[in-house]
Amino acid sequence: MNIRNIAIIAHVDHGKTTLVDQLLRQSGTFRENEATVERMMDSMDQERERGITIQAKNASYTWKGTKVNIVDTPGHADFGGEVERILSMVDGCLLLVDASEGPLPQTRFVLNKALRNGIKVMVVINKIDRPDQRITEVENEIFDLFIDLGAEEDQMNYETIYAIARNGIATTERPADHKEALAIKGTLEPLFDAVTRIVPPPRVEPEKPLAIVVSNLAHSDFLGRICVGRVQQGSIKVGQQVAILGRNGKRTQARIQELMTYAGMKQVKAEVLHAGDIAAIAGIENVEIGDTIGALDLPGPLKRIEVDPPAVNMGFIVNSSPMAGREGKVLLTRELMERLQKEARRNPAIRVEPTNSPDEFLVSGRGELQLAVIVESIRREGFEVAVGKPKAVLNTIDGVVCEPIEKAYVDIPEDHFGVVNEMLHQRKGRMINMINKGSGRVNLEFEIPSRGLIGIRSHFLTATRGTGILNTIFHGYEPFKGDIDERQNGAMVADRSGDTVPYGLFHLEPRGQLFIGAGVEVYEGMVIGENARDNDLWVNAIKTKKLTNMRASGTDEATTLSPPRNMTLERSLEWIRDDEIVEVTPKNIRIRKRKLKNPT
Ligand SMILES: Nc1nc2c(ncn2[C@@H]2O[C@H](COP(=O)(O)OP(=O)(O)OP(=O)(O)O)[C@@H](O)[C@H]2O)c(=O)[nH]1
Ligand SMILES: [Mg+2]
Repeated sequence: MNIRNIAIIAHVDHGKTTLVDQLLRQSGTFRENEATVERMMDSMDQERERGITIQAKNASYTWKGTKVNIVDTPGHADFGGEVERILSMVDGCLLLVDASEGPLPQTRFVLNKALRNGIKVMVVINKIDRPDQRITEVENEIFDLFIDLGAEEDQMNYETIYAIARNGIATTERPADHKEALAIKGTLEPLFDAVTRIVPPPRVEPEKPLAIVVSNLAHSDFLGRICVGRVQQGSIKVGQQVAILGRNGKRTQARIQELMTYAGMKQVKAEVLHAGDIAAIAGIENVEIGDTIGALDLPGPLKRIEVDPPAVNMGFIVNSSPMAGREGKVLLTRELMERLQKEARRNPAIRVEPTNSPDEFLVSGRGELQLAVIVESIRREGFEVAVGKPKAVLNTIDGVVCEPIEKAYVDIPEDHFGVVNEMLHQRKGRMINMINKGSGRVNLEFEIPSRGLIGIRSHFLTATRGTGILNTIFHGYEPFKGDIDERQNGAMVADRSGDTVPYGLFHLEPRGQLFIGAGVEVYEGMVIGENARDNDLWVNAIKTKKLTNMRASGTDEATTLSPPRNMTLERSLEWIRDDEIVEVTPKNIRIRKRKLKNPT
């Protein structure tokens, strides 16, 4: 059978998952009325809730006798590691670019990776129905990007397709404007045809002994771990005894218990799969991404997948709070380590290391969102854990302590320039370019330490009243930029355990901003608010009114409590200092002091 393997790559939100939906629908992959939800490939709870793709996922469709394996990838920079390793499975990719936003930092990142991997790139300008589309300009920007990234001559001869992924429409003719785009009657047929025509068949070696590089890992409740990769050499059969060639020459053996291939979004059983196809293999537990699964006589592993190093890390700590174990199961040292290692095996962009404290592990990833997603999944599995402040991963280069630096691209209304500029400067950002488009908006480019970006998004959105766009991308390492002024305020900390009462909280309100309301159980050392001053303030939040003190008027002070500040996981991670940690249970997020005892 004719096979093509492609990935869909783009900046976040440019419409990848929507396009995959439509490709699957229009190729008749689903039975009537089977495909009802939108963006089906975003199947994880957190993906649906956050509205973004977190994990790369495989599917396939058949078009005019050709089977096309297609991988949907995430566009958010924190999950860039997924894209990097997926590219080793494919020979072509669709580079989606929003017809209004144009190429953005992650477009550059993924295109660069695709070009370096020698993958055939097709450009899809999507969302041409947007009233603010600027198709011609965007096309020029894409061309410049190819040049800038040093694309070779044949890579420069890419084809461009125009699409409205949401309506399942594609065309090879550039529409004059969005009205013309909306008038197009048709389907994705031009895109389907272009894929089979332009993307080359897999570059594989069927005659050689079996070899597959594991590019992705998935989990099935029935089958356990599932390894996904392209059959690079030879073929693979159910029941076959294979060698696993791991890191540092490690070689073990396993049997292929079950073999699957993708049909639509489903995995279907296969007896044998040949070079070029993408295989999902069950029955091999001890395997990492990048390992080679091969014939017993395969002399050595294929090239390991390399991904960019992590930029941010944070401590994962066994939950030892006085309430530990009440709302979930506490992951004990070993269980926590195993849970985290599972994450690292699935994702080479994540690293897990021990620390000086036996109950704490350091987990490194691309960004705070990636780490927050791990915390969130642990809590959804019913477990409790505590986490420390996210920090930049330092790197000593030629004896100099260096830190990761990112480029931040900012697009804001002119009026917000002052506040945004100040915010980035405070976080050790340096402005290196500014373009005033004359449309009332300005584009700024900053170089800023990764740690300066931790938690910036919510502040940025507030500062620009939701009208600003902030995109970042890893730039390189530079000598440590010195301390960034952290939180100016101290914490308000409960000095004893009990349930909070309106009376107690009412008297604390003037002293800062509370994080909790009345009737909440607190413990000594738990942070209940932000102090207006810079020191920590230990307070009694459970103080009740003395009877002798009763007022005659009968007005109850409780009714006048102002709403507490809701500290989500992400907000808490940004807010805490080194001597504070966040306790995460399936039901609650609490901030606490590392040392719970009131020091005074
Ligand atoms: N106007 C318009 N909106 C579109 C089109 N295609 C997708 N969208 C919208 O763009 C948003 C993002 O779509 P997704 O498919 O989730 O984008 P994505 O690239 O998969 O996003 P990530 O996986 O998070 O990087 C959704 O609200 C879509 O409905 C289009 O052709 N026109
Ligand atoms: Mg997506």
